[in-house]
Amino acid sequence: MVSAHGGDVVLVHDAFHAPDQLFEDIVSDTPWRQEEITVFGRKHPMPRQTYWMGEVPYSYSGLTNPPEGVSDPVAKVWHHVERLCQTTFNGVLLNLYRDGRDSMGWHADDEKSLGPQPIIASVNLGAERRLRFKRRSKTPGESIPVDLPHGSVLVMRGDTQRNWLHCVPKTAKIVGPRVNLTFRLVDVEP
Ligand SMILES: O=C(O)CCC(=O)C(=O)O
Ligand SMILES: [Mn+2]
Repeated sequence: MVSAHGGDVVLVHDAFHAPDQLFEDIVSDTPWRQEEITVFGRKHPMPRQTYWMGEVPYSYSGLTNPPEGVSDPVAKVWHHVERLCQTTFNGVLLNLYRDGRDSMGWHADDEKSLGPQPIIASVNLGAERRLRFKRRSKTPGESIPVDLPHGSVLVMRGDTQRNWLHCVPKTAKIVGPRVNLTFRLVDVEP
């Protein structure tokens, strides 16, 4: 999909048998956290709710998430996604976008703990939202939109995080809640 300029991204549609049930169960079984972010020295609530599940802690954007148990519906998604990607993960970051005002800013999943060429499987349940990719180069050009439908999995591999940034902008459209789960393999230094 985004295979140009050192990116390697594939979108798998209709990856689950019962996505509606998974969506409902994950929304209701997750003890969502409302974190704060600091922008220009001022604290704001993060424009989405989050939760980390996995065997290991995970740090990003100055937040450290402790290891937490994996709920049953997330375990189902986990097994399925490992088979789909032919790899293993040891943690998953869950994001709840309550409506079109919730969002995620430009970033790459390039924490050192993910290694130089991480494989990240990003599961989409609930309302469709648009993700954008843009090159990190000085002349990034136009960003590339990717619509993420209910029940799909976006797989990012290779040099994608090194060469590209991604975001989920706010939308003025009326959209319902959406859950996104990004499965990761985190290397924990001793
Ligand atoms: O919500 C999404 O589709 C993207 C999530 C994401 O990029 C992340 O959790 O790092
Ligand atoms: Mn990301």
